[in-house]
Amino acid sequence: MGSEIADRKEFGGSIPVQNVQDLASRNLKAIPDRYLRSGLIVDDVFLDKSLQIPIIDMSMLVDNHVAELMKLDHACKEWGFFQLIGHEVSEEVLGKMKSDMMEFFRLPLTEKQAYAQPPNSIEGYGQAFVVSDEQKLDWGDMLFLLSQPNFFRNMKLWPTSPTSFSETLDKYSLELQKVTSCLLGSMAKNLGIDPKRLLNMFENGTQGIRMNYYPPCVQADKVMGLTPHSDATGLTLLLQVNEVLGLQIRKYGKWLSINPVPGAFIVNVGDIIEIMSNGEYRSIEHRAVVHVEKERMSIAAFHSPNMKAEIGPISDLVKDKNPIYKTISHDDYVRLVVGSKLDGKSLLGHMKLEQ
Ligand SMILES: O=C(O)CCC(=O)C(=O)O
Repeated sequence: MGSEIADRKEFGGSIPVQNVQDLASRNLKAIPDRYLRSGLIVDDVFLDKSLQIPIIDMSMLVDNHVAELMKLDHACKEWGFFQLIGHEVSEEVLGKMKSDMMEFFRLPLTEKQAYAQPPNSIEGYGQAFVVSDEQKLDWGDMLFLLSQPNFFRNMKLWPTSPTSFSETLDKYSLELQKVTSCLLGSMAKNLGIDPKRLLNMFENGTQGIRMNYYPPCVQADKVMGLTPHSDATGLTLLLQVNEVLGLQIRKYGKWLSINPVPGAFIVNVGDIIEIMSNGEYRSIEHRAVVHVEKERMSIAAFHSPNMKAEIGPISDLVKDKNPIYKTISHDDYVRLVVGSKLDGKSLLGHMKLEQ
């Protein structure tokens, strides 16, 4: 037990700030300055609704369907994002995860605060990455939990209301790990490496699940639900919880709104896969915007290699070409993630080798 706790990593803290769901419920006429961005959120958003991220059918990847594998390769190289249909996560598991999450966020604030982020931890109920008293704040709350490996779990932060929450999250976590392994196997084939090379690094890998709650905002065109970022982790599977749109990705220098296909996961390549693929696959900046009248919810599951894996280009991929990224230990990488949030530089910029 003691060593299990010692093995658990802390991923940096967040300065506690006001609860946004509570703030939004006060029918404010004007939104506090700390949430207001310069410029309008709608500026630089693509108006052409026909442009959308690729849709990949996992059942065809499982069958080694060549055209579908090529579509996946193209999606990872050109988009860094795709929607995944044909996965085997049942509607029951998805529906229960959504309803348990919604029930949690409907609890009175005092009950939710029983799971508040402890100091020096981003796990728990609170806000993402508040690192200075000056920074602009996001219009959203979240519950972030480390779900894999099992001994990383801090069960004190897993809600007991609704009573099924832990069991639901446990099932969801395992199902998403299976989907992630399948995708990693297909990506490895596409990259021309033995799938075991990638899969071994992700065996007993880390998984963190962030449930995002974005309340409506009377000045939705001036606030940001989640600040533009790329994911420092390996592969993210995002589930849209209700019908309200809000995810936007960076494309051709503008923001493209994603239209989720019902029942699909929105998958994105994170910084670790960009590094491991030596830049072949792209980790793309994305953000969440909010709605003027309706709340929005999403669940992001972040998958990374195990803590023994080194973070750097896979050696088979840099036999005949120069690595463009450094190789460092996973521990050092986690330290860099936390540090780069503080110095404002991009994480991939820190990992780039001088050419
Ligand atoms: O809410 C969304 O659609 C985006 C969530 C996200 O990017 C994240 O949790 O990192």
